[in-house]
Amino acid sequence: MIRSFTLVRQTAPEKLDRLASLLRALGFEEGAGWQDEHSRGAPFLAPVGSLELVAGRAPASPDILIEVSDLDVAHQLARKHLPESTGEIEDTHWKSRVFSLELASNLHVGFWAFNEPFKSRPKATEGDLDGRGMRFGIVVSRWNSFITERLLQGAIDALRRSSVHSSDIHIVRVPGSFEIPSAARSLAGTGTVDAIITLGCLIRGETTHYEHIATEVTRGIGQSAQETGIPHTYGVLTCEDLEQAIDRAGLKSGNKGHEAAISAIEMVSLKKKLKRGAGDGA
Ligand code: RBF
Repeated sequence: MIRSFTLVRQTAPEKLDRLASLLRALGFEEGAGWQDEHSRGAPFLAPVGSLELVAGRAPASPDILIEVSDLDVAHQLARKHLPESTGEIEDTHWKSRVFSLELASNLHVGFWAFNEPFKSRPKATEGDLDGRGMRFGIVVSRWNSFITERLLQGAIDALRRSSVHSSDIHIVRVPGSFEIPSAARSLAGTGTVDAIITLGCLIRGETTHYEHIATEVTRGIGQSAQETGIPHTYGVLTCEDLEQAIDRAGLKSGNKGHEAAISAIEMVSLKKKLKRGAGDGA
């Protein structure tokens, strides 16, 4: 039922722009503003919000508490934008520090951060996009080569820009998308690549068995990845018509070959981190 909550506060017109630039600098996402002949509104969105009820001692005097990742930087920014409204940083009784900022005459906000940040938070591991030293196989189908060659160029471009050496890219061409899984499985079995990028293009208009081929290709690529433990990424387009295929191969909505290559780099990096037992939140 609940979708969001909004706190509305009035501020002096001449102060609104300074406040807005401070909130922007602190990392608030700017919402859709509005203006009419009498007034204007500037919404700022926080990624997480909560309404907290407390019995006993309140955590801090301002009603609104905004957690930040670096309190000292937030304090410097507040000092720079609104020196007259920014209080000193103080310790709280709950292992954190806070400073108060008067955003409007009836709106005091407390910015705060834990002294030992993120200690009790869940750890997250994710791969990064540095491809140095990684080896990739690209299995690409010749069917609809007008499209698949563009996907291939997109993939190579992504790998090269992420510092993958040309000699560490092994391109394998197959007749059509149906052949991609078996070639990927053979390539994965050689142990010479860290990940495989699969590229193909199925167009419904031209392929009566479109559904069957698409299902089989997807299943086969997934199976090869599971059997070999080598990440496979999916750059096989399944399109209604040629125009849609062109759009996905580098003109309007990006290049799916490029995206599949970026995902492959991320997966190799992630796999390495998980192998190292990265409980370090890396
Ligand atoms: N392969 C593709 O990668 N994309 C297609 O759109 C496609 N359409 C096909 C339509 C028909 C009627 C047939 C028989 C094959 C098609 N193929 C297509 C090729 C298929 O993936 C495979 O290479 C061949 O069937 C040889 O096994």
